[in-house]
Amino acid sequence: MHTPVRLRHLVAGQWISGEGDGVRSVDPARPRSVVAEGGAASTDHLDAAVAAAGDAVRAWAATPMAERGGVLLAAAAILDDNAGQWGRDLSVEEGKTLAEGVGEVRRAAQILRYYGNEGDRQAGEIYASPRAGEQILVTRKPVGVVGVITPFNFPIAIPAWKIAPALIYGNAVVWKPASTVPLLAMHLASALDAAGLPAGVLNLLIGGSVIGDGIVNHPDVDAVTFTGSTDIGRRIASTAAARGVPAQAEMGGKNAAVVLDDADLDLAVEQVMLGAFRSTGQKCTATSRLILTENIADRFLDALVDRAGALVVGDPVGESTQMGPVVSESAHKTITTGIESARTQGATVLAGGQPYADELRAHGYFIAPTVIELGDQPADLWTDELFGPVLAVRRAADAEEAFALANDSEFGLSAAVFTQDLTRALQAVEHVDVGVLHVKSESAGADPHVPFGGAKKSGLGPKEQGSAAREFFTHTTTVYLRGGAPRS
Ligand code: UN1
Repeated sequence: MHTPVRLRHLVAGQWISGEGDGVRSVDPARPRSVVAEGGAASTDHLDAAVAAAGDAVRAWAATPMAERGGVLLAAAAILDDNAGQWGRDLSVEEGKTLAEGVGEVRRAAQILRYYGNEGDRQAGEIYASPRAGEQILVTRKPVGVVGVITPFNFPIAIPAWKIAPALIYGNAVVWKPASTVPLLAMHLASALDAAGLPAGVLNLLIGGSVIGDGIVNHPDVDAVTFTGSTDIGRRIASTAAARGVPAQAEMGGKNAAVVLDDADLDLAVEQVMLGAFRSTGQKCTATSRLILTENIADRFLDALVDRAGALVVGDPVGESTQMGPVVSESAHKTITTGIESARTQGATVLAGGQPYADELRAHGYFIAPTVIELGDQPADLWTDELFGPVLAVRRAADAEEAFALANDSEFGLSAAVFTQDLTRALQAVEHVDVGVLHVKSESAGADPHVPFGGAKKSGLGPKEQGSAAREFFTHTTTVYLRGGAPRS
C-alpha cells in the first residue's frame, strides 16, 4: 500500500491544510487502500475563499481575454504532460479504466484549449437604432464570483468544462469537488496555479455538504454551476433563486437507446455496450434503458448478453480490464438494492445481477454488467436513475411505440437511435424529447464546442459548453450609443 496523498485546499493563492472532519478517498477496487486524506475545509476557509475571489475578480476581468486564455492554454499543456500519471490517479481514485482515466485527463486539456482560444472567436451584437445618430450594441461582462460544485464521475473533465468558461469570461471561482475524488481536483487546481492564474481567481475547497451549502448560500457568490443528482440540483436552484442569483444545474438521466427493426445490429450492440458499461455506467449520459422493436429483440438480446458476459471486469488499472468498480460503498448498495427490487417486481435478469466471489471483486465495489428485461408492469428500474452498469430492457411493437417509450421518463438528457432509415431518424429528432440525441452512436459523449445539457427534469438554466456557456458565465449590457452633432 502506498502512502496517501495529503489533501490541501487552495485559498487566496495559498495551499493550506484543512481543519474540519477528515476527508478520505479510497481505491474503490481495494477500499482499504487510502488514496488521499486530510482535514476538510472549514467555513472560515470558505469565507476567506469567497473574499479572495471577490478581491481578485476585478483585475482578472480587466485582463485581456487573450491573456486569460494564455493561462488556460498553459494549464492544458501541464495536463497533457501529466496525462499518464494523473490518468492513473484518476483510475485508482474513481474506478474507471486506465484508458478512460488517461483519456479524461486529455479531454480536460482539450476543453481548456478550446476555452483558451475563445478570445479569437469572440464576436458581439450590434443593432440598428430607430433614432438618428445612434447604434445599439450589446457588451458582455463576467457575472462575478462563481460557485462550482462538481460530481465524482468525471473528476477532471467536468470541473474543466465549468471552470474554463468561468475563467475565460473573467469570473473568479470557488470550487467544491465531490469528496470522493479530491486528488484529481488538486491536480487540476495545481495545473491552473502553475500556469500563472493570479491568487484568488480559483479557490479549491475540499469538504462535504457544509461547504457545498455554504457556497450556495453565501451572499457574495454571484452564480452557482452544479452537476450531480436531481434532488441536490433542484435544492441548489431554489436556494439560488431565493437569493436572486442564477444557477445552472446538470442533473439526472435515464437515457434510452432505441433499436429499430432495420438497424445495423452489430453496430447497435457495440454502441449499446459502450453506452451502458463504459465508466461502469456512471455517467449522466449513460444508456440505462434499451428499447427494442419485436422483430429484432431476441437476436439483439442474445448478442448483447454474450457481450456483457464476456466483458472483462476487474482492477481498473489492469491492462485488459474493460470495466472497473463503482465509486463507493453507498453506490454499490444503491445499485444492488435496485437490481433486487427489479427482481421482486417481476423482471427477468438476463446478464449479471450476481455478486462476484473472487477475492478482489467480492471486496471491491464491483457490480457485474447487468441486463434486465422488464415486462409490462411498472418498474422502478425503468424510472429511477441507478448510476451503475445496469440496463433495463423493454420491447415495442413499432417505431412509434419505441419513441413513446423513450419519452416515458421524467428525465430528458440524452438518447440513442439505431436505424438505417432517414425518415425514422428524423422522426426521432422531432419526437424524442432530449437535450442530446445520437443517431447510430452511444448515448454518452460531449464535445467542447457544442451545447450540452438536458430537457425536462435533467437540466435547469442555460446549457453548458460551446457558445451556450457564455450565456451562463456572462451577463449583457445593452448600450445605446448616440453621437452628437459633429463639432464645427
Ligand atoms: C459524457 O457523456 O462524456 O455527469 C459526458 C455526467 C455529464 C457528462 C457526460 N455531465 O455524466
